[in-house]
Amino acid sequence: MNLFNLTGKRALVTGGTHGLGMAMAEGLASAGAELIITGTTPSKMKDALSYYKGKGFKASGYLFDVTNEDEAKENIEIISTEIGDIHILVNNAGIIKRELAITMPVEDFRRVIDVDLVGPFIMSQLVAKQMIERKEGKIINICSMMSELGRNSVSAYAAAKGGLKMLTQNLATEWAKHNIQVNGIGPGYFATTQTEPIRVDGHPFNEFIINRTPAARWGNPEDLAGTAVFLASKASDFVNGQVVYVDGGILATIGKPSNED
Ligand code: GCO
Repeated sequence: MNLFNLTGKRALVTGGTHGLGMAMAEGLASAGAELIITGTTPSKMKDALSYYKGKGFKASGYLFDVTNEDEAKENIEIISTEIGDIHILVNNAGIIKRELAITMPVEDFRRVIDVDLVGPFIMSQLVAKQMIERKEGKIINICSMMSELGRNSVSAYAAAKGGLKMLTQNLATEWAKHNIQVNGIGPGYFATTQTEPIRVDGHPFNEFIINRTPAARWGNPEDLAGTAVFLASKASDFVNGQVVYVDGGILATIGKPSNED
C-alpha cells in the first residue's frame, strides 16, 4: 500500500490557477488526484486548465469568489453533480494589501480578512458537510509566516493568517471525530507574483529575506508539493490541527546580522 497515493481522490484547490496553488495542485495530481480548480479570472483559468491537461492531469475549473457564500454553495452543488464529492480541499486563495496600519483603509482590511479567512471558513463548511457524511476528508489551509510573526505593512494579512491558523485548530477540534483531518501549510517566503514587488533586484527586502532564511534562498513553489501530498494522503490520517511550516528555517531562528556569514 502506498501511503501517499491519491488515485481515486478529487482535490479542490481554491486559487489553483497560478502560483503556490498551482504548484500544490500539480503535486496532488502527480500523486494521482483529479483536480478541481477555482479562480476568479477567466483568462488565468483557461491557461491553467490547458497547463494541467498538457501534463496529462484530469482537471476542471469553476469560476467563483470564495467570499460569496451563495455562489460558493451553488458551485459546490454543481461540482457534486458534474464531477462528484470532494475528498481534499485546499484553501489556498488569498490576497495581500501592503499598507501601514495607521493609513490602511478599513475597507481594505475587511477585504483581506474576507478572502483570506472568511473564504476558507465558507468553503470548509460547505465541503465538510459531504465529508462528514462520507466519514473522511482532508482540509488544508494555506497559512503564512504571518500566522506567527508580524511585519510592517501587513496588519490585515497577519490578522487573517493568524486567524486561519486558529481556524485550522478549531475545525480540527470539531471534525476530527468524523475522520476529517484539518491541517495547515505555512509557506515561508516564496518566489510568486504575490512577492514579486518585494523581490525585485535591488529591493532591500530581497536581500533581507535571503539573509533571514537559513536555507539562504526564496522558496520555489514546487517546494510545497510534498507537504501538500502528505497532508492530503493517508500518511497524515492521525495528524490534526497542525500547521507545517515550509520556510527554509525562518521560524527556527532569530536571524543574524547582515555582516555575518
Ligand atoms: C509579505 C509577503 C508575505 C508572504 C508570505 C510569507 O509582504 O510579507 O508577501 O506575506 O507572501 O505569506 O509567509
